[in-house]
Amino acid sequence: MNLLILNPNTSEAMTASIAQAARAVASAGTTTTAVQPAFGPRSIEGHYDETIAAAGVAETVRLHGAGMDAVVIACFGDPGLDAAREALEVPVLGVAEAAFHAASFVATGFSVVTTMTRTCVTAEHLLQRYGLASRCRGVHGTDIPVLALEDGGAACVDLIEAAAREALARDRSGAIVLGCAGMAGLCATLSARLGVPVIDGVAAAVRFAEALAGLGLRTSKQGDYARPLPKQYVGWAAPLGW
Ligand code: 2AL
Repeated sequence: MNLLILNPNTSEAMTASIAQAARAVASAGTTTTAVQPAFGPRSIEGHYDETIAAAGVAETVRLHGAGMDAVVIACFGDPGLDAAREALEVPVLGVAEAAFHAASFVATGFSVVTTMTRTCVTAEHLLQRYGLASRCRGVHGTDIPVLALEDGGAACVDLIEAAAREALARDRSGAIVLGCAGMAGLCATLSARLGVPVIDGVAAAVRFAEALAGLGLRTSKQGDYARPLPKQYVGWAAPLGW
């Protein structure tokens, strides 16, 4: 099975850590290929970043999607998810969507601990969109910048652990969802320290992607996930037109 792991931001270090997290959980016989867009923000921490990153996702799935059995979009805002599903026939999973579902399987309520507080609203919008808002008891920012996770270290883990402990108590949650793909490498440490299920969306999405592809399920081409309509695109987006 060939899995494309697409980091929508342009941080090489984060692509490498996401690649490592994906490889660590992928089944024997699964090949993972990690890529990032050729353009766009180094990190995604707001609506503007996300809009530009989504165009990068669209270009990257067209460049690297052929021959893949499934695709994982490894940013917690799931940028470009619907566009990638239109462009491809194989399953495409976002790490936020995968993490919310995984958490819902193991707890009646979960809390999200994320990076900058301003990104909390993105997670809240996605929970609404995916119909899982009633399972989430709180979304909490730590104000750790995404790129600070690259050299993470003890300070980041301590901050996330403290926010998670407070969330578990205040929200009466049974599980913690890590709200950034850059936190993937911290999941094992946080699980051990917190003693509750801690869900990294990269790992969850890789395993769900394997399951869906293994079931022979493909993205529906009936309705809105049908191929994009052919038309002219102009300016810098000209090569992206269908
Ligand atoms: C993210 C993420 O997963 N990657 C990125 O650049 N920003 N998410 C977040 N909540 O900050």
